[in-house]
Amino acid sequence: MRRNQEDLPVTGFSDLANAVDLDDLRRRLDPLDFMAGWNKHEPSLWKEPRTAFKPMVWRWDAAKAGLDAAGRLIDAELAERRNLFMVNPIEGNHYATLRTLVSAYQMLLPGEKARTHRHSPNALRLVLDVADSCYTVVDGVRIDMQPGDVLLTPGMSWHGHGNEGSMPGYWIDFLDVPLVQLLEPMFLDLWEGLQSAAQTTRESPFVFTMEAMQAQLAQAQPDEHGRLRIRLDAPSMPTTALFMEKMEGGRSGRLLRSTENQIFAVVSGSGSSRIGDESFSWSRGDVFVAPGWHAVRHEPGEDAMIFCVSDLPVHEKLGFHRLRVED
Ligand code: GTQ
Ligand code: FE2
Repeated sequence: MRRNQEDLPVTGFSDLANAVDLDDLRRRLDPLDFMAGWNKHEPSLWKEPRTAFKPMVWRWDAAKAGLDAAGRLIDAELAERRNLFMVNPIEGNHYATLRTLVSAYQMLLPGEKARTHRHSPNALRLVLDVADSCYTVVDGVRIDMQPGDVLLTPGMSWHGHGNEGSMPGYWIDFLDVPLVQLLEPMFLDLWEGLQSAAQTTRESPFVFTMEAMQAQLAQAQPDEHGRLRIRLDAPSMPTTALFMEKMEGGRSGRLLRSTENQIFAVVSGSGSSRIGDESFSWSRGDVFVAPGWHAVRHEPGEDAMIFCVSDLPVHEKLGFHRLRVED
């Protein structure tokens, strides 16, 4: 509602000047929408990050059962997207997975199309289970999905999905929607149906194939923290850093604490991870999360590969990033 100057309380400065005590002053400030800092109900600053979001894991077997049931009950045309969001179970949250990021499992049945749209949030997917002819059309270019692919749909790029194969296609979506909701530059445009594709490719700055990532990992040297980890070269994604990490069974990593928010998706193998005071077991397809400033250590039980989506670039660009080695 719009408030006019005339609707504002008529309060002369003299009313403030006549305050007899602090309580009285607060009462006189209230209608002017001033809050006396010394009366704050909650501190606005604190010594170290104390994220509201919780470390969590979501299970692929449960998500798959849920999506398969949804496949019987709702078609993709109706749903816009047949997806299951991973909602961090904290008070008042009904959507976000972490403060800046949201993740969802998505499924498309054979013959289905998920219509094209575009939005300011940046999105990407990690392909789990697909047979042939399941694809995304990004700005009029068709990219066929293979298991392990990372597929980008940067902010405001047109994107829709299709499945012309004989098996359902499953993948994991990652988006910076909660960050966009916070900053508020949200825009969404709808296409009618699925945008047709003038060409089909597997060689695009918008796709990182498992083959290409494996090849890059085979050449990679451990980083300063002993991680065999590559960062995907994705300049079109300004808010997220994408990493693929290869881990050797039985070899635990360092205990690292960073301000960034991190979502981990298990590409292969199994193990467990310590996040803050908790420990989470995981296997292929599971998703687990580390809210900022939680110490993280991966403990693979067997050879494993983990994909990580982090809001690191946001922290870095704004000068907020800190990382501490805890052991
Ligand atoms: O596939 O375009 O899980 O726009 C959430 C929002 C997927 C998508 C999601 C989206 C998409
Ligand atoms: Fe989308």
